[in-house]
Amino acid sequence: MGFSIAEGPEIEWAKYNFDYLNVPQDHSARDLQDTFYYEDDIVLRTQTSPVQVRVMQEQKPPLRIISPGRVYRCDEIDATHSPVFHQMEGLVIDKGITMSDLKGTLDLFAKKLFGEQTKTKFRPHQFYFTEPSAEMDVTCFKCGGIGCKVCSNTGWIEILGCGMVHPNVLRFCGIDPDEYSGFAFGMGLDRITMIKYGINDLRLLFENDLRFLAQFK
Ligand code: 2NM
Repeated sequence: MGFSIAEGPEIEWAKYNFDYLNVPQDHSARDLQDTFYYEDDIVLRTQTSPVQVRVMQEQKPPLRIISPGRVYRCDEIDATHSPVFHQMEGLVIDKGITMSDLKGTLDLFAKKLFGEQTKTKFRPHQFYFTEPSAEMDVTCFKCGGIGCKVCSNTGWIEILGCGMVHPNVLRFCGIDPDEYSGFAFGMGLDRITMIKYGINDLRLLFENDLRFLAQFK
């Protein structure tokens, strides 16, 4: 689909991680409780969106990138939490990009990942960097939507967040929102891997135990 891979620093300016993404000054995500601060203005990135900010500021649209990588949040380690985990975000900016481009792209992605029979559902959500925003659910790849243990009897599994890039974010990154529009999405790679392969403990993904890893050969 023409995406290229963009990478960036894991130690990041707070303004790239928060300000340019339209996150309010007093938002709880900026809290010391949630974010690892190195200095007042330097953090361990809490998402890979700062990579996309850098690309928007350095390159001219049209843009079509994904940014996979490690991200950090202050969390105690347990079966579903880790202070370091992996995200993949995507960004498309061009003239005339709409919500249908977002839905078409992510629906195809879901079908490639979970099988052609997979259906998607978009539920309204809120993020500061996108407006409108949504979360995308896929029909359960195990039961096909009837309801089972994998999908907690709902028939649906939430796999990502997405939305149309907020005009403020475009402006902060030197892109004219009257000329260009775009969509973005983000997903937790560890979470999706756990769902797809039925892994019940996140720690298994970090321990490098060959008895565990051999199943992916
Ligand atoms: C998400 C959900 C929705 C996102 C936004 C951007 C940027 F830089 F363009 F503003 N990058 N990624 C985004 C949007 C990430 O993660 C759950």
